Amino acid sequence: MLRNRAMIRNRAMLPWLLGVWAMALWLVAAAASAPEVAAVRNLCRNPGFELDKNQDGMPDDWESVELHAHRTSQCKHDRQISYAGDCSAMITQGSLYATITGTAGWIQRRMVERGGGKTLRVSVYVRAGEPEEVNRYVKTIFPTRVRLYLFGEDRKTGSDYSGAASPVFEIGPEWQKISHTNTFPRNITALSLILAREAQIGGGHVWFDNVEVVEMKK
Ligand SMILES: [Ca+2]
Repeated sequence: MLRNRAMIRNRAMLPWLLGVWAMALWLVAAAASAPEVAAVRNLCRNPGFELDKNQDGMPDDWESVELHAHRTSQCKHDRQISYAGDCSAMITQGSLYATITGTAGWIQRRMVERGGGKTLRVSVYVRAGEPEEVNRYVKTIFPTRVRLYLFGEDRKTGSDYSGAASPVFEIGPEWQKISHTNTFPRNITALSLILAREAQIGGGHVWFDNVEVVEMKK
């Protein structure tokens, strides 16, 4: 009698148990199909430097920018060395003035039109050239240095470089990923990005590729 009662109770619970089991299966399936991280949009245009639709020899949406009055470095759209795809953004070491080599940068202007109150994070792959025979001593003992700048525009005063500069990164001949984050106050409008080779003692050529700029949500 007792056993029968238990069986009846188990039978009554069967639909409920099946329901729980089905729910558990559904939850597992939903968790498996959901991406681990929500998809983030890359705000950078032509981030791999692959496009040159107007065939002017420079990657679309990028310009070279002078960071120093005595710039000797040049920005070149390079098709020999790349991290991904066929192209990268190169900055030559420039000629040597005493022991100082040149400085230049790649700029993408107005990457974000309304940047006030936003936090942006840029990451990019970068590598340096091997030291050449000329001035080998200087180039060998001093690493190549690069820097990233994320800056905004103030409606009244123009460019605002607060927090714009990343620390200086010392890079070698292997591709490595570097990144920088900046938070922009409310008065800021458009945001721009510079990938720069710093004025430095020695150092080699620089290549940038696969830029990613994302908005960091709070
Ligand atoms: Ca590329």
